[in-house]
Amino acid sequence: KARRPVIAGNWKLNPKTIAEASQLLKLLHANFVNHRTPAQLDVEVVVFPPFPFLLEALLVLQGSGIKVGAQNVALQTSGAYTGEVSASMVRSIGVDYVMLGHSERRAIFGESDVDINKKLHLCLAEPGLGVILCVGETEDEYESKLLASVCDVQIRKGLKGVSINDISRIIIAYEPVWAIGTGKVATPEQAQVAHTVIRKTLADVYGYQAADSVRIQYGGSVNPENVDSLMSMPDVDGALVGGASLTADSFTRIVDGSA
Ligand code: G2H
Repeated sequence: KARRPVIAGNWKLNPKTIAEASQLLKLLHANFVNHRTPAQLDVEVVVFPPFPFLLEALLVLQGSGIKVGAQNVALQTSGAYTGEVSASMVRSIGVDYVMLGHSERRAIFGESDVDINKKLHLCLAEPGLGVILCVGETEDEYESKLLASVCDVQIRKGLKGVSINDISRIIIAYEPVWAIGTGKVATPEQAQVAHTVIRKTLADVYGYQAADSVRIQYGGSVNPENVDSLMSMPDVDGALVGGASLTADSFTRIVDGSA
């Protein structure tokens, strides 16, 4: 592939304890350190544990090549914002990526494109921090043939004010809401169409050359059985994996199947 594949594991609100998180991280470390496959060397791999497990992830995954990301950051930099965690805090412990705009954050926590854009700029203000920006249409929007317009708006608003120099720090994750945690995966062809639409918007804003370099992941019920056919599509550059990233075996098989 022209673009380096990137497989990310979105742990969401799992697992319940540090003991379980640590166990999963140790198994991942063992899988990636002991039997390194070509895929494990060619593919960029990132896991996104909940905040309390980030330091443990950074420690346990040392030497595995697996990077660590945070699932969210605050809208503010510091001050009287009880319960929040800032981009600079996560960057200062060694986190490499922040995920923004996940449909669960949009739908359950009411995050708008404006909020997401604000958080994205706070992340870009931290040298070395990358962002996975998630976009995607709901089932109703899909049925109403609004996929292209919904993704176009989410990309334009989410990336507002982002310079062409910073675009290499951003990965787009296309996650059709109707495929999230439902087992209803988009067909490889459906994913390819959506990714082409997204790349077209990127080209419109940043030009073809820059758009061609941006990696676009597919997310929504990815598993070891379907990753290979999704990745065979020319514009599918990786996967954002939820449920199947919670066991070391299935996540490792997804990485192995993605190259
Ligand atoms: C979509 C995905 C990961 P799952 O949310 O972001 O989750 O693979 O469980 O559908």
